[in-house]
Amino acid sequence: AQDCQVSNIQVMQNFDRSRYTGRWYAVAKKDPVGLFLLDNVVAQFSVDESGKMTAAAHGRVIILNNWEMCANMFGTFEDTPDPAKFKMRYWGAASYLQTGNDDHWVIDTDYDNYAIHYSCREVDLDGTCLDGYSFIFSRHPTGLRPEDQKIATNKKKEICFLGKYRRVGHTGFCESS
Ligand code: FEN
Repeated sequence: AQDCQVSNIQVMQNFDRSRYTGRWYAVAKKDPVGLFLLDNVVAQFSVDESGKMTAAAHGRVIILNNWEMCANMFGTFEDTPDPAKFKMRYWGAASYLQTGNDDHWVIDTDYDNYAIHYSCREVDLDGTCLDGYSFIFSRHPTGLRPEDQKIATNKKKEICFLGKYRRVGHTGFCESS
């Protein structure tokens, strides 16, 4: 399962969106090409009365003239035949923030400690991912437990992003807004 074909990437079996709800701290991320969130990334997933998944996230960005801002982002998720694969429409609270429509795949989670997210924006002619991003989420702002770090490393390999992640710092920058 490591031929790096996007179509062969294994996702979470029997994904349970209700157990996925609540607050997740990004502890590491692999960036896409272009504008993104720098650090202090926290996501909050919800499931509404009709069963649809939605999310809010924030993160630090630096806009023109080196202004530090907290980007407040929102996402709605469209279901697909695979319960762990979604299409996410996202937008920002501020008009200067980019909007988009990305894949949102849950690669693995134990719901209580860690979650591995994957999104490929552009598949190359050879079937590998040319432009994508990924978050390693933790329920704990302090990071992953050692036993979960092992799992995360294995999953990074499986999605062919090993070595492409950066740690996501949490300084409290976005906690006031
Ligand atoms: C995710 C899960 C929870 C919901 C959402 C998520 C994805 C968020 C994304 C954010 C993109 C941010 C951008 C910022 C930007 C997966 C955490 C929604 C995909 C694109 C700038 C920076 C500088 C500037 C203008 C804009 O637009 N940043 O001058």
